[in-house]
Amino acid sequence: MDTRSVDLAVQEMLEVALQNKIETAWDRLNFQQPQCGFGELGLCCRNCTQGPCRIDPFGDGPRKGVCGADADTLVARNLARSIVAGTASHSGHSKHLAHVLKKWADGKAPDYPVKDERKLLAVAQRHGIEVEGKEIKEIARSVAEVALEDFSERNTPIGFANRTVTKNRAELWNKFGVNPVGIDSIIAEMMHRTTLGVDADANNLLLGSIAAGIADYAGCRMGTDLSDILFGTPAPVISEMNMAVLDPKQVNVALHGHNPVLSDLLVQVSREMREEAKMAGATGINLVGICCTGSEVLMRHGVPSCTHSVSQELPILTGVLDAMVVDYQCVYPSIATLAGCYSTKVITTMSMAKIPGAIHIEIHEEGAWAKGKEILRLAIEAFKERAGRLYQIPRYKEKVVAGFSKEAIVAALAKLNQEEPLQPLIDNIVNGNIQGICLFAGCNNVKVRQDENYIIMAKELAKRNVLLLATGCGAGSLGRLGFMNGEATKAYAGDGMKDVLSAIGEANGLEGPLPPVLHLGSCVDNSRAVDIAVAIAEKLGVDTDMLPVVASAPEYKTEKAFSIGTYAVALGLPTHLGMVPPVAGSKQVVKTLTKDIREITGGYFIVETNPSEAAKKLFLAIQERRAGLGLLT
Ligand code: NFS
Repeated sequence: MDTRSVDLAVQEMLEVALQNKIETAWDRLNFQQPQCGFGELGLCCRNCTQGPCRIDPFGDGPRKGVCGADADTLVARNLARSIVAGTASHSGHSKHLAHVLKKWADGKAPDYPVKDERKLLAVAQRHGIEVEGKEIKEIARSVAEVALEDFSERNTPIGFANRTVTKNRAELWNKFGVNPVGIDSIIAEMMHRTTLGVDADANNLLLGSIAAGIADYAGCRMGTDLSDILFGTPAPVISEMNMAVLDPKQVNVALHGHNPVLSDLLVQVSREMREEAKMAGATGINLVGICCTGSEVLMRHGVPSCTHSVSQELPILTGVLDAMVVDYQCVYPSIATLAGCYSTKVITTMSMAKIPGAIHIEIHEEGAWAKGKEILRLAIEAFKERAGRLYQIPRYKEKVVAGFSKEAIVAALAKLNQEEPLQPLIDNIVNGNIQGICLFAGCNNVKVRQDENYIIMAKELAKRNVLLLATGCGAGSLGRLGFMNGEATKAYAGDGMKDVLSAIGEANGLEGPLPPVLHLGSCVDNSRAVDIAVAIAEKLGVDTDMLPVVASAPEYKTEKAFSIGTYAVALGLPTHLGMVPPVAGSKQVVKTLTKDIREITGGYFIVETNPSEAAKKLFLAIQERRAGLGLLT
């Protein structure tokens, strides 16, 4: 058995890497062994130059750092900084989108017109912006301004968080003093609080981290809303996933990173460049996605996803990838080194995210179209260079149905009940055909056999009639391995859920049932899951911490995953982590996160590395919630 990945395409390419002595993330993990035990437990501190300090977890050596900070302080401070970094990443992405929208409204970014006016109006009205008799540009400017106001400190709580959750939730955050007054301001405050000699109280630091998590939710929500406004709200779309989506006869361009500001534009530009590609001897331009930006263009345009997260280096090894175009986040710098062995061009596009060895073509909203053409022209050149060279494309791919925005789900349900679209879903949760909902979020992590936790957990939960939602690279795992089509429902769903998904499929004129796992999009689109949960909660007249809704990050790796997990808990969800986070060095922090926090938000973390056990624990949490609502278990 290949212990590195379940995905056969990845296994095949890892074999190619071995034969050609090409180093991948898996090799580099080996070179790192043994990894630092203090770091794994969260017990090292580099926050001042009297350190680095380490605390002996066994109690024989030092129990305090030079300043006197103990294990609890160190662990809480380190965790807080990780969460804040995640918040900065998601909100940096959404701030970028707000600037694009504003520039378009000001006539400075003609390549980025508003595509979904309906969503623009809905978001504007949600934020109390007057829309009657106003031009679209004017409304767009106001929405962008309202979004940008959420970043700095002000007298009112963050709109993108507080206006999109239940009223009760926002009040609860106020009551416990965890409702931040600005996204950037809580990021700055938490950096301040975690420097030498400020906050030494672990629980107080964790409360601050919850506030940063709520700011992260606002960033994600803003990212989703503004992307939908600029590029369109996703609707169901059929596509494919895995490496066989590469086509040797076409110019293959991988879109990698996060923000659709780059990838969506390239999808549009590529249509105009087809003829040029043909003149170079290609049959066309084949865009494929990697990681979250891949999910963005899959959701809106059906662009197939090639691979995700830890296996991002491997498409280069096929020999047919002509360009990998990246923006920011989760892009391994190793891709530029690797591409040096092939004709692949790695192109960076953002001034804040350069990689040594890559070609840098900076894209600004002003004049983006022309730069997009320049990038695709480089890919066409690379296609010419690879003529006659050997290649190997793994033959694996799976059909996926994606595009499940909340709006799309409501529209599909409306075919069953026009007036009250959510009612059929609620009825089926009440009668137990659907026991509950689990959101799969997060990455792959090279320390876990790629995709294995997702697959085992998805099977275990689907057969227990738990409806599955997925985002980011988790959605990638489940898509690449065949969980996102109607056949998967027949194979994996319990009888109750099978009936419901078939009925929705039939009412919508599909040939089969909806998939058991609904692809909601990229990681910022975890906000779509919140949107769905809040809609159900409001319909039932309860808060989100009472719903039979849980979240899981079975193979997470980035700081962004910490901040998403934190907001899931802030919203009241039992939230599973499939890897042990670096907090085990503090009993107090572990207790707060897995138990005591429940008294405040209703949510809590479940740490379980065994996927079957994790599925059981999440199902139990769902049963507990059902019992709380007086539903049959
Ligand atoms: Ni999410 Fe997306 Fe993937 Fe993990 Fe990275 S791409 S924002 S962090 S690795 S799921």
